[in-house]
Amino acid sequence: MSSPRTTRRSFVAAVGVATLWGLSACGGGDAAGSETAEGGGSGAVTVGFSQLGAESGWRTANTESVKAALTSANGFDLKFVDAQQKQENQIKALRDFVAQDVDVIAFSPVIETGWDEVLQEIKDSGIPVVLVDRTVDTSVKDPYATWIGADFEQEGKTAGEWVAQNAPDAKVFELQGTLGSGAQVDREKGFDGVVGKQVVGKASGNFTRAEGKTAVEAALQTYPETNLIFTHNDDMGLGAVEAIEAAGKVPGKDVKIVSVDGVRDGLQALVDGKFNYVVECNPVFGDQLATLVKDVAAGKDVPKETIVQDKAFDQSTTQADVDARKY
Ligand code: GYE
Repeated sequence: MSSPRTTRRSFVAAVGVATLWGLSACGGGDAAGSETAEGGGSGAVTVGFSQLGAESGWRTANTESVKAALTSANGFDLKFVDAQQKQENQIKALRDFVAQDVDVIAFSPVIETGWDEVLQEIKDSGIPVVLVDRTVDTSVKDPYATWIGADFEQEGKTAGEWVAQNAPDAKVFELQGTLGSGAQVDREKGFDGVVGKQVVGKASGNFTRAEGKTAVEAALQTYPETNLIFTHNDDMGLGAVEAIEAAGKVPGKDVKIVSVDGVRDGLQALVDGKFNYVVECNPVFGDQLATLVKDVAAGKDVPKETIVQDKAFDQSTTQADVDARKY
């Protein structure tokens, strides 16, 4: 059997690319509790959205953008469920959406694998799937109508190129996101493809500030030669700042930090000299998602994938840039 990863890759390679931007308010409601938009009215598109969690500033901004776009005023009846970074919660939410016979199911999968059964059930129900942000690795054929998200591998590559040019002798510790997530797998692939030989150690901080801090405290003991950290998101990088300072070192100088996301706190760390480089991952694509959901519900042709455009920021970033940042 072809590996699910191969399946996804070939699928992605076969489709065209469009561009987007765009989303709204999340909360860490428990997995059992979903929120349903008021009204909806007849003719509204009922969409079940399984968000993977509320682990980071990126995720909060993404949820806010989604909720701001999939409103009853815009013709949606949104059923939003936060999975708290647990795949079993997401699978349950997806099955509930099938039972409720929603018009469209949208979800952001916490990790890439383990979806075959539920994706097949959804397919059998005839409800179209819009995959959001992260990717899946599945043997189910044509598991979704469309996917919207960022090019994680390119983000890792962009970060690696900065290291190759600006710190070619650095000893790098790689602070990984949630293991097995599309964002971790592909950022690592992109980065290691450029400067993998500089990486002296790796550990996961699960995309959260607290776990990032713990992972870096341990890394500074295990790999004392570390003088650059590549972190798969800003939140973990901010945890790394705390760990570095607690160890009596200066973040941004003794230990440089290269990050991904570009949330306001991350850009502030850049302006403060604690981060050295940030590759953007734009979470604000709710409006594009809304259009895709409507089109899919109406049976219209949609691009198979929409890549959210990213920028990158170095230490020439100003306080005014940070203040203008919306998330
Ligand atoms: O970079 C990170 C979040 O999947 C792109 O998930 C997303 C990542 C984002 O936890 O902050």
